[in-house]
Amino acid sequence: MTLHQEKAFCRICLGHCGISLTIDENDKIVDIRGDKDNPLTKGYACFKGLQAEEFHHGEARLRHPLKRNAQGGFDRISPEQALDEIAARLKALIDAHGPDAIGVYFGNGSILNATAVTMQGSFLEAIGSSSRFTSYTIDQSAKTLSFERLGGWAGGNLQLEQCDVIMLVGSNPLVSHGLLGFLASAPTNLMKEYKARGLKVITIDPRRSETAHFADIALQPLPGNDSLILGGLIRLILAEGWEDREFCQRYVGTTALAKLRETVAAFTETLVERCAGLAAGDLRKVAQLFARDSKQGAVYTGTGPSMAPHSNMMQHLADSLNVICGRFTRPGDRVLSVDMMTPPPVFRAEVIAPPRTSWKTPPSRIRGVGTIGGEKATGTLADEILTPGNGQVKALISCGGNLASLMPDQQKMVRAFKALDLRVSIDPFMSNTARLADYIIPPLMQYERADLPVSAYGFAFFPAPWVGYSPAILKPPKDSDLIDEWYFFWGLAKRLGKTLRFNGSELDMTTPPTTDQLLSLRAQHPLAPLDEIRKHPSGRIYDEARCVVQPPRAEATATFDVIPDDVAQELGDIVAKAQQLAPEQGHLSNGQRFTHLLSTRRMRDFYNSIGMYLSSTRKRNPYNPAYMNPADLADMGLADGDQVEIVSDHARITAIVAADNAVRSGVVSMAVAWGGLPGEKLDPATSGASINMLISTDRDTELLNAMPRMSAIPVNILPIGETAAAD
Ligand SMILES: Nc1nc2c(c(=O)[nH]1)N[C@H]1C(S)=C(S)[C@@H](COP(=O)(O)OP(=O)(O)OC[C@H]3O[C@@H](n4cnc5c(=O)[nH]c(N)nc54)[C@H](O)[C@@H]3O)O[C@H]1N2
Ligand SMILES: Nc1nc2c(c(=O)[nH]1)N[C@H]1C(S)=C(S)[C@@H](COP(=O)(O)OP(=O)(O)OC[C@H]3O[C@@H](n4cnc5c(=O)[nH]c(N)nc54)[C@H](O)[C@@H]3O)O[C@H]1N2
Ligand code: SF4
Ligand SMILES: [Mo]
Repeated sequence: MTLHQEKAFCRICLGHCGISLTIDENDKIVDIRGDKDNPLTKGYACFKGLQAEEFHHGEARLRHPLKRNAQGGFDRISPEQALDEIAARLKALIDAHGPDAIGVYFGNGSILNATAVTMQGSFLEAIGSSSRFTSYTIDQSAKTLSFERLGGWAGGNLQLEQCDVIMLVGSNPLVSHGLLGFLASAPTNLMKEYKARGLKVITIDPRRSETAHFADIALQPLPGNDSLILGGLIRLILAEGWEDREFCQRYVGTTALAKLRETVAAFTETLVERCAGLAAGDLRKVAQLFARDSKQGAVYTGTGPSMAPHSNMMQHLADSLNVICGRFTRPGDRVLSVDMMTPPPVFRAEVIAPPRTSWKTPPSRIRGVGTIGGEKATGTLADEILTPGNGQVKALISCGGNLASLMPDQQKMVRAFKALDLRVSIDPFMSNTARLADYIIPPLMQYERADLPVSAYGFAFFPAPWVGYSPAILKPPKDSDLIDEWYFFWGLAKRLGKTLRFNGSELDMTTPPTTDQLLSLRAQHPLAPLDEIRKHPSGRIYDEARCVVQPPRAEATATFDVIPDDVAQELGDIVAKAQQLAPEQGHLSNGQRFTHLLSTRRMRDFYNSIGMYLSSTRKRNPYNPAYMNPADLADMGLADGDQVEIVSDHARITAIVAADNAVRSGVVSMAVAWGGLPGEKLDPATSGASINMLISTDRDTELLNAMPRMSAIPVNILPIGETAAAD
């Protein structure tokens, strides 16, 4: 057998682990392991990435485009024929209803594909459609909105080695690799290294997460209380004088600081600790370690609190806590990481004035929600399809997304998806979304296509200025008919007579570009054009790209808007509500009372639904357990492995409980992406349960970004057969 070895990097998640593949003469992966020469990940790779063999060569992979037939099944179709037919239908819809009738939903399966991510934007721009939806706006878009209201820092991000302390609010990077630019690549190794150097870690999470095992203080509040907790910390820090006075003077201003102090005055330790179910003194311990005893570091948030009520307020307060403690790079500090795919900015110790772009663009026709970074909020997608009128979405291309499973209010999303005139799913697997599509276009998979790392808005996604090139190593499977994701959008635009602009450059619309030509348009850092990047099979850290933070310019007078009026008003509402709460009496939701709060989490072996169709992964995880504290289970007479009904104010699902000491009492912790379609009666022991059935998008949504209540969902846990919701 002749074998050859190749290097690449994995693009399932932000970890971007260096990968060494051994390939046989039949173009099959026979071995896969972490690439020890990759300077960023040094041989680390996780279980998900190591399943590449089954991902690429396994039974479940779709190898041909499919078209729905009159009987409701699927027939094979060639990609070019599918493109002809889809383009013809899009043209008719644009002619009849205008370009906004054509929507694209872009999900995690494609978001780390450097050519696809740019091309879908180019396509929508070329046809003039503003119906652009991505998984980002159903994730942590609070981060964008917080920047919009508060402003940002032009001096670059702090890296772990510049921190004495980090506070992680509802983020579990040791499993998720999800902490942007910070603890994404080989996070456990980084955590161990920095802990050994004295880094202090605070976690705030209803479960004692894998990350919390490294914490000096691990608070386990009831979910959904993070605005109270962060507001309480700000109050305490300002009351004790632990803020960075000089920084506040220059970059916040005395009037705004006084207004902030006054607005958070009611966030007393007693109130916060009572509502969040914390012990007396917990808040003070955190404030002391974070603000009094540490000089540099930062608060970071994750999906947990970004999905709970008041998520935009939570993010604003987390960012404001960094502001009052002056947790930013200063003149003369080194910028340890920069994005190696965009031209470098000058890093200056200045505030970027709050742009408030979302407030300046016309609000959406759905509940007046604004646009977020030029995108429509995915929390409005189902309503954008179901609501007649100008701009109604009639055709949807789901690229690398699984909205029929992943969208809150799954019932409504599926109803909306079925109501479309045209449904296209670009997916290598028969996902729940693909099952409902008119056309399924399976693409080339990651080791069959060349790629560059993630890059967006010049943000430094890695702890060091690393960039690499992942080549097309494998040929597509022999009997297959697969296309690149970018080619799908290029092919449509060509048929619609549109010219695409890709990263600022106009594309030839007669002959398709090569993937490398497109990648060379993406590689825009002067030190790292594509030819240079390609010279380093494991990628390279460009130390020479690191720079020094410059002093502010005299004309840079912008300050952080820590307490604009809309924030002050919502804070007032939050505290007034908290003062009336009696958590010991259960949780009220839309007139009903519930005993538990369901909080969201990730599973180690999946990336949402990526990995769901692999036998290796499913063997290890046949379903998504409803993790609960053993004492709660005992109180209800339940045992590990029992089936229960989980009832919200919206629906009920059947799930299987698992005893887990790490979960605090009063909480059910469960992952998304499981279960079938609404109405299907599947066995929860082999298919899992869909928590998105429990969530409504008609109520309890954030006004600014339409984020539904996806964590801290009030629920009752009932033994099977018990019908009434306990009231
Ligand atoms: N293995 C794996 N990795 C993944 C994914 C996956 O599915 N599996 N998904 C990827 C995606 S799409 C994303 S966006 C990132 C997310 O990355 P993270 O944000 O790190 O997501 P989680 O690991 O779920 O960590 C969220 C934590 O928040 C806690 N939590 C829940 N509700 C609340 C709350 O109201 N308040 C507080 N303080 N905590 C709360 C949960 O218990 C959980 O431990 O991960 C990515 N990485
Ligand atoms: N209740 C609740 N809902 C949630 C969440 C939650 O925590 N709780 N999390 C939210 C978050 S953070 C996110 S990011 C969204 C995620 O929502 P989505 O992005 O819609 O969902 P994923 O499951 O990540 O979808 C990935 C899809 O990509 C496909 N895929 C895999 N590889 C490829 C490829 O190479 N190319 C293409 N084209 N497709 C590929 C997979 O088969 C899968 O169907 O869900 C959100 N929904
Ligand atoms: S899934 Fe993420 S952490 Fe796992 S190997 Fe791939 S890039 Fe690395
Ligand atoms: Mo996400």
